[in-house]
Amino acid sequence: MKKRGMRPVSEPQIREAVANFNFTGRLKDCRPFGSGHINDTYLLTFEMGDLGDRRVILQRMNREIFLKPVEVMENIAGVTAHLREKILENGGDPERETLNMIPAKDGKACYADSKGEYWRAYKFITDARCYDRVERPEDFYEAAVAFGNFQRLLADYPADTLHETIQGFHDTRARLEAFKQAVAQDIYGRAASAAREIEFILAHEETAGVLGELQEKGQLPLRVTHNDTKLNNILIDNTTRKGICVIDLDTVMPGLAVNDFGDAIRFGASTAAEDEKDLSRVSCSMELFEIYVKGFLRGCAGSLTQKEVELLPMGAKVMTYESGMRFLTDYLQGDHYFKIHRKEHNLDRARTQLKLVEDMEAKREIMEEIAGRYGNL
Ligand code: ADP
Ligand code: GN1
Ligand code: MG
Repeated sequence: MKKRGMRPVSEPQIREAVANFNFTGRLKDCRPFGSGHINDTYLLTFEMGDLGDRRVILQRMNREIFLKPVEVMENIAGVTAHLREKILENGGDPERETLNMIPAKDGKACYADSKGEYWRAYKFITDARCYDRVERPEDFYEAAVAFGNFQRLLADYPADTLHETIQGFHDTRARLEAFKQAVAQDIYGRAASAAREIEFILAHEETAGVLGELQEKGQLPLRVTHNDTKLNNILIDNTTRKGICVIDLDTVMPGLAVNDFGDAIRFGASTAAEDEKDLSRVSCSMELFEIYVKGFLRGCAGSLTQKEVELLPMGAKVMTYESGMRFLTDYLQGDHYFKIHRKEHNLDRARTQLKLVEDMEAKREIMEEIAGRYGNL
């Protein structure tokens, strides 16, 4: 069977992309950058004579995942323009506090190369960085404020103008069906090596429907959300240590606030990395959970309903369960969605998520007590 997945980027392909953007200066360095699982990201450095060096982010968008890259870029153009206005109104600096696209030479938001792959470029945000794990709890707090704030600033964005860039992205019930199908087909003969994990997911089926049902009943509002709120999708300013810029806007779509909260928790409040092999090191830290609740509610500044606040712990559990299921589905289907760097990488990732679900279930009362305590700050 032909292996699906992204083809590696070749040097001529990068050169072609670079030549088709409006960059100024002499390219002096180009290197892979960041630790995202989806796109191919490069940091380019241009020499600008007396002006010194200027850096740029160049990305090949994942075409297996983003089937309509032009629509993704339309969303990003709209959202960043909206954010720019709000940031200016608040006396902020839009060059640092939101992504700034650099158009291709033909004026379009992305460049389609001769292989039919799409590239885009952003101004590099200097003096800030992303974290793959919480090094200081204060950073996690600031990330939470920034993600809450992001959602609040987009509260009046016309949601019906946004394209659905990945269909059913956080439709956990549909994810469960896709998972069951992957188990039934077992095309790579891997199901036996994940028997316990499969059993766990099936035994927790009811988790998949909880939020969707509440939304259908009108008890949870659809908002413009980020939908991929892990810690390395936010830049923390090196000096002020504030969460200055929310990045990775590919999945900004109508969604649930509690999912944005939950995705951040499953990644950042874990006591171990997302791909930790030693599961005894994996648990959900209640200290970090509390810090994030506090920061997120602060950023949302009263915009969440009481029901949403109450369901923050459930959002954490559902997003963790969904992530475990997605990693395991990808493992069963031959690892063509998430980038992997070792054999069974997606299986390891799935295991940490399911361990976290178990731990969150054990800590449910504490989590609910914390959410209740902070209420709408
Ligand atoms: P992916 O979808 O693959 O996760 P991201 O858009 O999150 O791709 O980018 C990958 C990484 O590149 C980020 O985690 C961050 O480290 C870095 N990055 C992306 N955009 C910028 C930017 N404008 N300025 C500085 N760093 C950036
Ligand atoms: C991907 O793009 P990145 O690496 O920030 C994924 C998220 C997952 C995450 C797991 C578009 O995020 O949904 O939660 O990996 N993004 C997409 O680490 O699928
Ligand atoms: Mg990312």
